[in-house]
Amino acid sequence: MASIAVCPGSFDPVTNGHLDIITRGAKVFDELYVVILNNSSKNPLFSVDERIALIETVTKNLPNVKVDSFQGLLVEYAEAVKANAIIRGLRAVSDFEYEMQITSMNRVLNDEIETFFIMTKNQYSFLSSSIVKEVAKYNGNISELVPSEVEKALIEKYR
Ligand code: COD
Repeated sequence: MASIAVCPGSFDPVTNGHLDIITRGAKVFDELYVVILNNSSKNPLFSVDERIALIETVTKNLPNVKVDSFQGLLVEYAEAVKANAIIRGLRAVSDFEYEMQITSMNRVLNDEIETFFIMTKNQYSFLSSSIVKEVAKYNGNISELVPSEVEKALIEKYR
């Protein structure tokens, strides 16, 4: 049986931290669906189509990665693509409480789907889409934080 995982997020926009988790997840699972879902506490800068296009561009060297979006619950999406795993990244202790909450809720909704956490690389432990947007907004250098295609898209957005 193929191992299929879902890597969910807002990806607004995708950063080198996300890409690290996606790349490492793609080595472990046969198929990895990177899916953009709605986080009700966030107000996105990029449209869903823009975010999909950016993730597709930066993962084009990963043949077992598919990029998608979904309006609804993460577990519903995971069931639809027959995924048996969810991958999430962990940066710091501060991520733990939130991740614990959504993992527990997802388990109540479907106990068959296991959540796996991948620890971030040290150099990305401070990195988030919000921080990148903040720096880009004030013309700071983000070249070490995001792939070049994302850097261009951010410069264009804030021009
Ligand atoms: N290094 C490593 N990992 C990172 C880094 C980094 N620097 N930055 C982010 N990550 C990880 C995050 O920990 C996360 O695992 C993933 O990358 C995506 O991050 P974000 O910030 O883009 O995504 P989130 O946290 O906004 O995603 C939340 C969801 C959209 C997945 C969530 O709200 C959701 O599932 N929504 C659908 C409704 C639902 O089913 N809710 C859950 C039941 S309550």
